[in-house]
Amino acid sequence: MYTLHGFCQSGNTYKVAMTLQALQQPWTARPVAFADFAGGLTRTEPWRRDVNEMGEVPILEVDGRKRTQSGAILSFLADRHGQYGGRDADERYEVLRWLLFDNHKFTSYFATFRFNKAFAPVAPEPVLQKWLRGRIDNAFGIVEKHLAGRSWMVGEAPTIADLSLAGYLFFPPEESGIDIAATYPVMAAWLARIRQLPGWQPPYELLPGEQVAPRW
Ligand SMILES: N[C@@H](CCC(=O)N[C@@H](CS)C(=O)NCC(=O)O)C(=O)O
Repeated sequence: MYTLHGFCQSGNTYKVAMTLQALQQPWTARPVAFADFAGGLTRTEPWRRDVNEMGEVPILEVDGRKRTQSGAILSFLADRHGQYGGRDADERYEVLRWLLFDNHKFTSYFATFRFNKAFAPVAPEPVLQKWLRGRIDNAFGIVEKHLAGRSWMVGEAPTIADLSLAGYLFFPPEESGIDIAATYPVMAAWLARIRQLPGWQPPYELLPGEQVAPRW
């Protein structure tokens, strides 16, 4: 049995939940209240000591061990269950390549942009948001181009590269102000394919916790 620590606004938590669902594995949620997260709970010394030294969610607890970093967790799950990891060594390196790109360039800029717009305690700084938007459009453009003429990021079947890259794209567009369906039609079609995977649900249905209205 898997226990997933996180909260429903967290796309990184959602990546792990989507993967567990796609693998049809039973899991339970250990919610971190969004108000506690916003109040700095995950950065406290006791939390770093007992839960995750990196001060982040998600954490997947399995066999008495706490695993962190969504990319490492997704890789662990794909290896353990023999699915979504790529068919051979070459595909597995390709999956890793996209996981690294996702964590460095794709999710990171988009998640920060969305956080500033939807959840930050102070109004977003326009110059910063403009810079982030440029980085997002560059990263999204790369994936849009890669997916043209193909169904999945790697090979002929869905992998954790798809689930990782797509994690943040299923949140309501008003949270980021970016209408992906209108701006990136190839990615929109790919997201529709991911919605067909076993057990898929949108983030605020799959993860416990309260959806909050975008702040800015
Ligand atoms: N690369 C990490 C990123 C995790 C991450 O940034 N999580 C956010 C919530 S979605 C967090 O806990 N941030 C706390 C902080 O940065 O202090 C992963 O993929 O798990």
